[in-house]
Amino acid sequence: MQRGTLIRSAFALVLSCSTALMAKERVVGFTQIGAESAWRTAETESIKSTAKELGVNLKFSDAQGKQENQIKALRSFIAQKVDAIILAPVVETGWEPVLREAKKAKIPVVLVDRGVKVSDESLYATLISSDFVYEGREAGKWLAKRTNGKARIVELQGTPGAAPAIDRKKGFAEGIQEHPDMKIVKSQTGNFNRADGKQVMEAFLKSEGKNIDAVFAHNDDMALGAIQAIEEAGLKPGKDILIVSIDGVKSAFEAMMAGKLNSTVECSPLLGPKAFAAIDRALKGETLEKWIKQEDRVFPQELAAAEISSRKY
Ligand code: GZL
Repeated sequence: MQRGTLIRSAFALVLSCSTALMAKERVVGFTQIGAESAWRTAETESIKSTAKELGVNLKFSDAQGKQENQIKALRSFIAQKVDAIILAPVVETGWEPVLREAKKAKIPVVLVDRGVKVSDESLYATLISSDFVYEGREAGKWLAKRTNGKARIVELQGTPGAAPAIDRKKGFAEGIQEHPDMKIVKSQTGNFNRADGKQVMEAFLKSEGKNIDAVFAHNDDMALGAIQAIEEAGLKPGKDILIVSIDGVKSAFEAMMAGKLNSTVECSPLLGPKAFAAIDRALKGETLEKWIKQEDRVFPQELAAAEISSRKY
């Protein structure tokens, strides 16, 4: 074969391979915690719709709230040799072995919405999440101001071991610490869902009755459950018992407009665009910052009417 022909055919081969590579569909595995709250559903929608817009083949797994299901999904994604993984970790611990398997397979893992405790931060590309300590602290500070530093508080915690539950509790305690007359008289998990939040609030009302001045709920769904329990007990939520929560979902704004919820601290679930941008950077070999922090705002009741039309989740 002539030298010129050889070079031309080699060039054609390289071109066709690179075109094929460029056209190669990106495959991303996403293991989601579950569908326990309106916030969670909004996060899932954000990631799925962004994947669709970008033409990414998203392999989605709903773990029904179980870590073992997330670990199974991660191992399946690794076996399928996906290009990258998005993990919303249900709890902070127990991820090291499977994250080592992903690292060995050279598959970048982007954490969304909750962090993990690992001995080696290179096991994940980055964490895209809010600052839960800030959220809890702002909720505590708001309540301290609203009650002039005097309140008997019941707390509805998120799921045990989850980063937002641990850090929101910590932040709230910081927010009220300089007010000795603000006391958490009962604290129990409502698992971030409305039904459990209602059930736990019913138990608090039975045991504490008129001794409750305020509720701090780690998310809006549990706050909405508590509102139902308070009403069924013949009391006025938002008046007889103040309620402050976190997430900023639309139903929380509706409850604030109805005077039943007093304040919510935003926690954006719209993490899809940032998750895929981080994957792009990781696949180009970039070393990302370990925390891409979401900025959140506090929404007291008086802002709800003006803000609700611009809420995106
Ligand atoms: C926060 C997220 C929490 C929400 C809850 O990033 O992990 O989990 O606050 C959700 O509504 O269930």
